[in-house]
Amino acid sequence: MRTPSLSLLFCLTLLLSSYNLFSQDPAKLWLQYYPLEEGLKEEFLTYSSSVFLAGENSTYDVIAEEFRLGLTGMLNSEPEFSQQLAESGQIVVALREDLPSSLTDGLVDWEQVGEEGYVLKTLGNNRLLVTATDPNGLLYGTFALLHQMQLGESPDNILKYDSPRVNLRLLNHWDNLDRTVERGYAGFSIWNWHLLPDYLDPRYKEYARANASIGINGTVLTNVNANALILTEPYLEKVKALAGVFRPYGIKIYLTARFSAPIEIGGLETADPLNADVQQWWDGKVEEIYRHIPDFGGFLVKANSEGQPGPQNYGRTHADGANMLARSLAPHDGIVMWRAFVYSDENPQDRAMQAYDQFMPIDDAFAENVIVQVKNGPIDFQPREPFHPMFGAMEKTPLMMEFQITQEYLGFSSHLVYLPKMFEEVLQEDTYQFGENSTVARIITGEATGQRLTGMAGVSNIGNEENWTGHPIAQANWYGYGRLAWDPELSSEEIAGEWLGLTFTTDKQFVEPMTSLLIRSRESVVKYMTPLGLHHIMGAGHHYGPGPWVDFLGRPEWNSVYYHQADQNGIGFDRTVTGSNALKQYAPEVVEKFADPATCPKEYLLWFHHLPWDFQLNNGHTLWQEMGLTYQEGVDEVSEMINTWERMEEYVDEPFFLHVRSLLTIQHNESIWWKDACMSYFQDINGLDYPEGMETPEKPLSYYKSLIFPYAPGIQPSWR
Ligand code: GCW
Repeated sequence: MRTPSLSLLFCLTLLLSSYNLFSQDPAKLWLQYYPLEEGLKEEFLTYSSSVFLAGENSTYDVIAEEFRLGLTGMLNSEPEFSQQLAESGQIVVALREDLPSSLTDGLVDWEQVGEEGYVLKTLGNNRLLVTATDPNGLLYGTFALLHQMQLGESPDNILKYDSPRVNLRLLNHWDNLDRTVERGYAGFSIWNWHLLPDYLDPRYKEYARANASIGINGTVLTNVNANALILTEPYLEKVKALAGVFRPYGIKIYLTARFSAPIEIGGLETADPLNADVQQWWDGKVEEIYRHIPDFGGFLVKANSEGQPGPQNYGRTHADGANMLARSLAPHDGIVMWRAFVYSDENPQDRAMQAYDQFMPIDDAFAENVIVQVKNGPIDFQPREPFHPMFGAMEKTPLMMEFQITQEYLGFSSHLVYLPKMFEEVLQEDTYQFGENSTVARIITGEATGQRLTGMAGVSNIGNEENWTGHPIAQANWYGYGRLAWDPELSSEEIAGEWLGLTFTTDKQFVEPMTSLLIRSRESVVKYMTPLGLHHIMGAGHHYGPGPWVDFLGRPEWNSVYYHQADQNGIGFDRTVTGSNALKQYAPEVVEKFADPATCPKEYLLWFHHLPWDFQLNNGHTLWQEMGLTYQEGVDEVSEMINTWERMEEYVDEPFFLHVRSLLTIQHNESIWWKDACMSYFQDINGLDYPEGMETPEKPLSYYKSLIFPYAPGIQPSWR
C-alpha cells in the first residue's frame, strides 16, 4: 500500500475537523460524550493523567464509570484511576470528609455547598476538584464537570458552586402493571414486571444514570390511577430489585397507593381512614415495604378524583386520608404526596375552582410529612393555562408542582414542542400572595413560604422506544424538566443551549437557530390548537386532535362545549364577577391583570372572558379575525420550523435528521387539521365569513367530525 502523501493527510484532517463526524445515538440521550475539539482536548488531557477517587463504594463506582465513559468519549483516552493524590495533572473526586483539608483550606467555601450540592474548582498544578458533602452531591458534581467539558468550558475557568433549590425532584410514571402507559406515546412501559425481579433490563441503569445526570432524585413507578397489586409481596420483590439498581444513582422509589387497598388486598370491609383496623393495616403494609426497601420514599395518591376511591367515600376529608397514610410512613421518614387534581361531577361549580375550594378550608389540617401536589394550572395541562390559584393561597401546607412532560394535550410525541418554555412561564408568574416577587418558583422552592418540604413532579414521557421519548427532540423536555426541578429559576433558553450542546454540537451555526426554534415552538402549538385562551377542545377520550364539537360525554366538564361556550353571539368562559368568578381565587394584583377584557393579555382572553365575535382587540382586529389569523400563524410557524430544520442537516446524523423531518411533516399536517376543524366548527356557529389572510378549510365540518381514532395511543383501554 502506498503511504498517503502529507497533503492528503492534511486534507483529511481538515475534513475531519470541519465536519461533525460522531454519530448521535438517540438512546444515549444528552450523554453522547462526543470528542472535544483538538485544542480543548489537549488542555483537558493535561488535567486528567489520572482520576483520584477518595473511596470505594457504589457511588464511587458509578462515578468511576461515568468518568470512563465521558473521558474516553470526549478525550479519546481512557482514564487511569488512582487512590493516591498526585501533585499535578489530576481530577480529584472526594467527599469533604475524605479530603485532606490541606487541599481545600481557604479554597472552598463550604457555606455555599447545600444538601446534594457540589463544588467544581480548578486547583493549582493542573488539578480539578469535584467535591460535595454527600454522595448525591458528588455524583451531580461529576456530571456537571463532564457537561462543562462537553459544552466547551476551558479547564482553567472551571469554578462552580451549585445546589438544588427543591428537595423532591421526581418523575411520575403513569405506567400500568400490564405495561401500557396512560397518556404515554413512546411505546410500552420500561418496567418489565413479568421478568422482574430476576431479569434486570440494562435500561434500568441507563434510566437511573440519565436521571441522576440532571439531578432527579426520585421516581414514582406506577400510575396514579392505581392498582393495589403493586403493594403485594410478589410485586414488592420486583420493586426491591429496581430500588437496588437506582440506589447508587441517588434515586428513591415511591409508589402510588390505591386508597381502597385495605379492601382489595387486605380483606377488610372498609378503607375509612378513621377506622383503627384500616390504620393498622396500612401500618403493617408500610413496615413490609420498608423491610424490602429500607430507603423507600413514600406514597403518591390520587383520591376522589375521576373515579378513584378516597376518604370522601366515607365522609372524611382529604386531610384525614393523607394523614392516615402519613402516620404509617412517619416512623420510616416516608412522605405522602397527595394530589389536588380533584373535581366532581356532582358539583355544578366551574371546574377551575373546585380544587381550591376543597383544599383551602383544610390548609392547616395536614400532617408534617404530607405535601400537596398541584398541577401547574387549574384545569388540566392545557397548552396554556394561568397558574393554579392554590399556589401562594395555601399558606400553611407545603405544595409541590406537577408538570406534565408527556404531551397529552400538546400533540403527543409527534409534535415538536419545547416544554421548558411553558414551565418557565408558569414558574415566573407572580402570585403576589406574600408581597411582590412571590413567584410560583419561589413558592415551590419554599423561599416565599418558609416551607422546608419542597418538590416538583413531572409526568414522564418515557417509554420503551429506542430513543426513550418517541419524538427525538422530546428528550429536551425530560432534560429541561430535570434542570428546572433543580433550579426553578433557570432560563429555558439557557437550558435549550445546554441540551443542544450536549446532544449535538456547540457550533453556533446550529445552536442559535435551534434555540430559537425550540423557544418558539411552544407558542406555535398554542396558536394552532387553542389560541387566545381557548382550552380543552380536543378529541374525546384519547385527546388526539381537535374536537371543539364534543358535547356527548357523561359529565358536563368533560365536554369541549363546556369550556368554549360558543354561540352565535360570542365565545369564551366568563370567570370574572359576571360569570363563575374563579378570578376571585387570585390575589388582587392578578385579578387586576385579567379582569378587564380591554387590558387582559390576549393569550388569556377567552380563559377569563366571554366576548362577542366582533369584540375589538387593541391591534384593530375583531376577535373572529384574530382567531383565524392566529390559527394561520401557528400553521405558518410550523412551516418555518421545517425550513430551519432543513438547514441543520449537516449537524445531525441522518437517521435522527430524517426522523425529526418526518415528524415535522406530521405536525404540519396536524396543525392544518386543528385550524380547519376548529375554524369550520366556530364558523358554523357564528355564520361569519372566514377572516381574510387565513387559508380556508380544505374539507367540510362534517368530515372533521366524522374522524374516529379508537386506537390512538395512550388511552386506558376501558376509556375507548
Ligand atoms: O389529564 C388527565 C388525564 C388522565 C389522568 C388525569 C390525572 C392519570 O386525561 O389520563 O389520569 O389527568 O392527572 O389524574
